[in-house]
Amino acid sequence: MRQKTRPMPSEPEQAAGNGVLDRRLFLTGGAAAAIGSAVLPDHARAAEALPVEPWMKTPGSPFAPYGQPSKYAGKVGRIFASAPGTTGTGASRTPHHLLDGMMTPNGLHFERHHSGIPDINPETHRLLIHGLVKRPLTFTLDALMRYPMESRIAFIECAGNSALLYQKEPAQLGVQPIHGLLSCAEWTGVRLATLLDDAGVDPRAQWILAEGADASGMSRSVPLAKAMGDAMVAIYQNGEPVRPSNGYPMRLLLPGYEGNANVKWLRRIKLTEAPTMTKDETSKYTMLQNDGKALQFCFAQEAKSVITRPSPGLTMAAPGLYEITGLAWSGYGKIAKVEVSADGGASWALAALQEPVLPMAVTRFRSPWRWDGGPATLLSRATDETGYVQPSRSRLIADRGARAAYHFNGIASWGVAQGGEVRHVYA
Ligand SMILES: Nc1nc2c(c(=O)[nH]1)N[C@H]1C(S)=C(S)[C@@H](COP(=O)(O)O)O[C@H]1N2
Ligand SMILES: [Mo]
Repeated sequence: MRQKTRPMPSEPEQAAGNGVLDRRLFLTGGAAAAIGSAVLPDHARAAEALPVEPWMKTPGSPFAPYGQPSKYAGKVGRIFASAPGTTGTGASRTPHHLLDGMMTPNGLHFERHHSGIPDINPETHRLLIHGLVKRPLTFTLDALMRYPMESRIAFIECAGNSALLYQKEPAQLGVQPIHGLLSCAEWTGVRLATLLDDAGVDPRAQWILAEGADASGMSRSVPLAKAMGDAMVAIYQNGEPVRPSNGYPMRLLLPGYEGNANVKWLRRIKLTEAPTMTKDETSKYTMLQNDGKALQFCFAQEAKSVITRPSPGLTMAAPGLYEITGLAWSGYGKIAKVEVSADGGASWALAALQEPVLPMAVTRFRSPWRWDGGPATLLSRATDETGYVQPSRSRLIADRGARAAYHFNGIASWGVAQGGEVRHVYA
């Protein structure tokens, strides 16, 4: 597939080596004019020749209750794989190389199911809050929806996203298979704190257990402080009821926390003094360190960024002006800056951050890049508002080892070859 961006004729100032240009280029009208004349060099004649297409000569198609993407956008889909012997146990991945902006459409949100998607009847589904509370409460969906609701935009990232970069050799794959276990949506629902206040938290309670209603009985322990903070029982996803694959009729949203703690098909919250040590936090989701010890309860996803274009599968057409764009996010707050390099990390330039820049949401970054047609190694490096800087892959592996399996947030790199082919490389 061709890059959407075309070469631009102008030659603005370099901000870093190998053609990375000042991020403000895209804020100037000059850049837009340059792109315009590059797209249609002969626009005067083109206007005369503009054909009256068949779809202008006959009425269009009728309405449908639920809209579908253009049939010409058919490639914009998730890829997925199921565990052997199962149909719905595995993961599907978001095609970030074909998307833009910050929101993931519901039909393209990544999915991770430990035992497929349950077919939950909202009439019979219940949410129980019990344990160290003054009065246990049971909620129907209708009862839950009478509480005050709020919305927030948040990413969810599987702890196993980008785990292929722990491998010795760069997997010859693109953004979607490597980094596609990340999505961002607007979630609407009831603050968990509101429900816990209603149940009355016993002062001995320090943790909660969250349990799903699927056949895997997915359950995780979460510190009470998070539950009483920004945790939400989400009922809507990008404005419509949460999709069955993402937790219908209700899911736990823990902004910034590793995906698995965001329990889908939420049926039970138990307040406890200590973590419950469920199968999902002992057999999995611990990080094996170099010294043989494993870290447990690594909740927040560290700051990270990925270039979504150019990326493998999107061959560059011709030398000229391109946009390097991608996503940055942090489970610890807002993204403060993203730097981009086209020379394998020898020099860096600030990328433009597209508004809104929100805590625990993805941030879209953009950098103009003049590709001279020669080899280039493209990198991005995120810094969050705590000052944490995304580490190089080698730094991350030196600190943590390569057996951690989860939370890979090291710098990723794409190599552009002479001729424009883009491949996964290690810088
Ligand atoms: N009940 C339940 N909740 C679950 C899971 C599951 O299998 N069952 N998978 C978890 C994992 S590992 C991840 S990464 C996220 C994925 O959320 P999504 O499918 O909405 O993207 O859901 C989490 N919540
Ligand atoms: Mo996950």
